[in-house]
Amino acid sequence: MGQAFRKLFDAFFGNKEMRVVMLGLDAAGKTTILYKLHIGEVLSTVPTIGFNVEKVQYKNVVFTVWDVGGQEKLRPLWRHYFNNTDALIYVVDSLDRERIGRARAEFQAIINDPFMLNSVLLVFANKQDMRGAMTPMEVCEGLGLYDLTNRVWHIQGTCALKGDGLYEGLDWLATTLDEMRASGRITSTSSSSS
Ligand SMILES: Nc1nc2c(ncn2[C@@H]2O[C@H](COP(=O)(O)OP(=O)(O)OP(=O)(O)O)[C@@H](O)[C@H]2O)c(=O)[nH]1
Ligand SMILES: [Mg+2]
Repeated sequence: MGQAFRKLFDAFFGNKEMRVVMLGLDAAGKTTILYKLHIGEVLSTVPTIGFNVEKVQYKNVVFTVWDVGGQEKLRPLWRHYFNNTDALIYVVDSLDRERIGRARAEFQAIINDPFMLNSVLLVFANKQDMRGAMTPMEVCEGLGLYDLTNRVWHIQGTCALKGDGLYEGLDWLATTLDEMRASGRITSTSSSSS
């Protein structure tokens, strides 16, 4: 669909756009989540070098989701995706207790970046199907979510392989976006690139 036509179409049907960046340590499940949402299937993934980007329509919101590789050497590149971002989806491997401290340090660095101060924060406590996984509440504590003041955040337990929790997360994003736009906390809509 051409860009101009799409804008007209979206305006007519009340569609809204939301630009989302999805980050998290390597092997957290980001790419699995992206394609489960985009095509409804679990693809066999390889570690992402660079990024994947797909549009995901849910209700009247078109989410443009950027999934950026999480390996240590790639993390300095994350900040290039911060500009003009409405929401962060931060994915945690709930089984990876050893690296929850690292996950917390990276999370805190992202949310305190000047470009991310207005982004809403959705945390996916992924791999809830695994025995011994941290509960969403434990992930919450691990990341320091309870200490956040003046930020809009939500945590959702997920299993990307089955798709559990993913749409509940998008539902929260869609509702929150509506509320924030209505209250004027978000004034811009993301740019619509083809
Ligand atoms: N058991 C289980 N495994 C999962 C889940 N989500 C993802 N995985 C597996 O975790 C591994 C890593 O998944 P990816 O989606 O490639 O992880 P990623 O976050 O994109 O990793 P990078 O691209 O390196 O940043 C794969 O073997 C997935 O099948 C889940 O909910 N449960
Ligand atoms: Mg990946």
